[in-house]
Amino acid sequence: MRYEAISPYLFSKNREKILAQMPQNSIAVIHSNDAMPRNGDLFFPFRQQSDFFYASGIEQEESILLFVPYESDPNKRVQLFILKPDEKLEIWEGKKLTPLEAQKISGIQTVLSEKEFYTTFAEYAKKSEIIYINQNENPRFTSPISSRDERFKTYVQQKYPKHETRSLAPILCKCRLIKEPEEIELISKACAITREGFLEVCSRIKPGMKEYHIEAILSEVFISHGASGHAFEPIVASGKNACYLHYTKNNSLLESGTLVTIDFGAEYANYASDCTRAIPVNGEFSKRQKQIYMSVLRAFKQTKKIITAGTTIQNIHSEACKYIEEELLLLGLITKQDIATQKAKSPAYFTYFMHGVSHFLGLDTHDVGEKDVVLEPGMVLTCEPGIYVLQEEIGIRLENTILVTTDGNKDLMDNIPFIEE
Ligand SMILES: [Mn+2]
Repeated sequence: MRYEAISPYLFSKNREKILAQMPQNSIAVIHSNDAMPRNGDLFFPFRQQSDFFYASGIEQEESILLFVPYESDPNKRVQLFILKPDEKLEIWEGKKLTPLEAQKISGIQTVLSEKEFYTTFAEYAKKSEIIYINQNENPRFTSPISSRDERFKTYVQQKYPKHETRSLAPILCKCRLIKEPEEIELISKACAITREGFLEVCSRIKPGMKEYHIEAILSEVFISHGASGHAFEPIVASGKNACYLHYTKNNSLLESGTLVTIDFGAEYANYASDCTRAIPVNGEFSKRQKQIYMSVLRAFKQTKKIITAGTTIQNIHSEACKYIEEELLLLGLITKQDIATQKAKSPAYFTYFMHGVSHFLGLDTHDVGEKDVVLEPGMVLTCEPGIYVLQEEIGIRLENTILVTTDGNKDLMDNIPFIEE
């Protein structure tokens, strides 16, 4: 691990929250991610399944969690199954976790070999009526590859056709939405590393660099500060590239006179951060660039104000669209006439602002939680309005990671400067 050890108390609190929502006649299983094959004898870098990490802190493949709320022995209410250490394999792959190490990280008292999982599972399945299986219910997610959880679902449905199978996702979503103080600290740490990256970019950027030089500076700063790397593929988009929202090629020249929009964030201890800044490549805005920048900054500040408990991302987005509409009028990009004649499905502002203004953030950059979830203290989300003017080759988005508190919100990135505020 590159990060400071996390208190196992966090993971045990997380497990208690999951157990508390399960009926007594049920069991639940969460699988780790697979090690994903690349080519030849290589695998992609391993990243733990976020729900699995949330409940255990364990970052090893071929691991399984079993939840048994009705178990009379409290030490067996959650059981962890891990690979048996294999000395021959370890020469190549490095040390795997011993049961004692896994116990220390997770706080789980019962740690068994994954070879014992199916017999243990069968015993509890006999005594249960409901089997919770974990699944990825992100509405934007599709994959041709089935996860360990999905393969396990097929197994359960064939082997236990009389049991009721349920998705664990709604329970996990509810739990993961509200961050524990330890989690907020980890996200804040990721934000602090992100800030370091941005300051370094500001001091080194100059015309003639390629966009990937900015990416390299961020990688260097992130990794040297203990981050696992980027929470997501960074977007370093100069000039008109910034008008293509998910541009990640990062291979264009940074030309004097253009702006570069950088959407980036460090991942620390599996927790994400998400930030966007736009800066002039040669250090100076043109008049028009500055105008658009100030419009986005005003929309950002207005939107940030309304991120409070009791509202929803949906509501925040509708309000943000009104702020941006105002700014587009000021910038002369749309007219009152355009607004008066617009169709509900294609409002005038949509040409210049076509994405959501906010998403939840946590173990995933686009974390669990839908747009109609009522915000509560402890939830973390982004605030990211933007204006993209393809015909002028200017695209600007400004984004911070924000924590909802009892008295409004706390901007976890308020020390990452905006330019010439
Ligand atoms: Mn974002």
